[in-house]
Parts: sequence; structure tokens; C-alpha cells
Amino acid sequence: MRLLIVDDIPDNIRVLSQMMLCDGHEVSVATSGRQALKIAAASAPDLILLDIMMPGMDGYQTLQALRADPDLADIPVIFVTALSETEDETHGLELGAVDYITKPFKEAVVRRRVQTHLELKHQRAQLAQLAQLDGLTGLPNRRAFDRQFDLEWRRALRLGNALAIVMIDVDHFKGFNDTHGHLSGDDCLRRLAQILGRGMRRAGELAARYGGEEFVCLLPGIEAAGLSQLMEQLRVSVESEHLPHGASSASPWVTISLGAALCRPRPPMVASDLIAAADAQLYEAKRRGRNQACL
Ligand code: GH3
Ligand code: MG
Ligand code: MG
Ligand code: MG
Repeated sequence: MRLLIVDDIPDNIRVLSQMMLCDGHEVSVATSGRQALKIAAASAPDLILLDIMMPGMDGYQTLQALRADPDLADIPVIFVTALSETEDETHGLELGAVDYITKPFKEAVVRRRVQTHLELKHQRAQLAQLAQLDGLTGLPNRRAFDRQFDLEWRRALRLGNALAIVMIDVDHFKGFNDTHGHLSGDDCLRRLAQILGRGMRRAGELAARYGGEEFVCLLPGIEAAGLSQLMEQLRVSVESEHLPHGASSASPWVTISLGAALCRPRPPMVASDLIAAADAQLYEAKRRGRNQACL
């Protein structure tokens, strides 16, 4: 794990660095608040050990500046300081420090506390990642899609770029479940997720599970011809897996219907308009007999 040690007194830095290096951590150091902010931005440390009394920007101000920067706000900070009054400590904790250690400190205790906060940081990162994934298929989930869609929508609005989404629904999936059972249905969804995930080739393209047996693809910067081609590729790659269906009017195999919408976002359009348009096209693909794409 990467640690940033911030203290204006080189001897203090040396003592802390040696302890942390002994525990196998990577260490970078800063001797002022300003320098700490620069290094934190450049090296994204997992934890910061921060002195309070420093000339110029003190530790409290440094922590406030970290909290104000969305890229740095989540880095846990432990104050390591000679200030031992109750008010100093509560102030530091109120500002958002995860811990407060007073000098002179006991080495073993500092090492243990650092270890604890690094573990917590690691667990938080794992949870944050899990919260973005669909448990069945491993694809990004609806929450991840919504977030990415919002980002891409605003980017397209700003730059005048095209943005497309494709809504995908498995044909007669209720019949599939009734015929093969829900566990086979789950396997089928996993296979489809793999195929759709592999179909995303360009940077920024995303396939997600939208819910139930519905998937969605987010395609920034794509043009109509490329979009039609991609949808046909996805449709064919699913059908040619030859997953036996047995209860579909569309094909002996498992198939999907696709509906797409593409636009260059501009006011007063909103992101949900694109979803609604793709949904309407999906409905049309179903109406025309399924196993096809509409744009
Ligand atoms: P259509 O071609 O019109 O889309 O017909 P359909 O039967 O696929 O449509 P409908 O929405 O009636 O049924 C969707 C089915 O998908 C019903 C539900 O049991 C099944 N389903 C949704 N999520 C899951 C899942 O996670 N696992 C399994 N096995 N089935 C699911
Ligand atoms: Mg100091
Ligand atoms: Mg459905
Ligand atoms: Mg369906």
C-alpha cells in the first residue's frame, strides 16, 4: 500500500518512514501542506499521515483542502501530532480524520492503527466495486450504467458528440424458464452477458444488465451505420450460439430483440428521452416478430 507522510520536521518523517517501510509499504513524503496536496494528486496514496503544526498551510487546512477535492476526498487521513488537547483532537476528527495519534507515540500502536485503516480502505474499495456489478452475470449493473450514462450524456452535450444506447431483451424468456427451469435460465443470462460484453470493442462502450432479462449498451461517438452493424453483430452472435430454446416462436435457438436510439444531445433533451426512444424501438422489434434490431 502507498502511504504519504507529511511533516515539516525531517527527523519526524524519517522515524515514521522507517516504520512504514519495515511493514512493506511504499512511502512518499512531503514537508508542507501544499507539497502534500501535489503529491497526493499525483500518486493517489492509500493513506496519509499528517502533521498539524506546519508553517504556511497547517494540517487542518491541508485536510480541508483534501476533502474539498473530489479526487482526493476519500483518502483516509491520520493526524500524527504533538497537539494533545481534547479540542485539537476533536477538531481534527470533526474535520474528517479517521484517527488521531499524539506524539510521542508508541511505535507498535501506530503500526497497528495504520494497518487497520489500510484494511478498512481496501474493504471500502472492494465494496464500492461490488456495488457496481451485477451478481448473476458479472456485468456492470443498472446503478453503474445509470452513472456512466449520466457522465457520457453530459460529455456529449458539452462536446456536441453523438451518443447511442441499445436496449436488448431476450425473446420469450418466460417460456425458456418454463421449459428448462430457472437455473438454466440463469446460465443462459450469463452466456448472453458474456457475448454482449465481448461485443463492446471501443473505449467507452459499455454493456450492462438493465434488469431481469434485459441488457443495455452505451455507445458514445457511434454513427448510425456503425450502430446498425453492431446491433446485427450482437443479434447474430447470440443466435449462432445455438442455445436450444424450445418455446420460442422466433427461432429454435435463444435470440434477442434490440432497439436503439442515437442522438446528439442538446437542450431541452434529457437522458431519459434516449432510453424511451430505444425502448420504443425494442417494442417495435418485438412487434415485428422478434430476433431483430430496430433503429
Ligand atoms: P418477450 O419475447 O416479449 O420479451 O417475452 P418474455 O417471455 O421474454 O417476456 P416477459 O417480460 O414476459 O418475461 C421475462 C422473463 O424473464 C420472466 C422472468 O421470469 C424472467 N427473468 C427475469 N430475470 C431473470 C433471472 O434473473 N433469471 C431467470 N432465470 N429468469 C429471469
Ligand atoms: Mg510540525
Ligand atoms: Mg423483458
Ligand atoms: Mg423478454
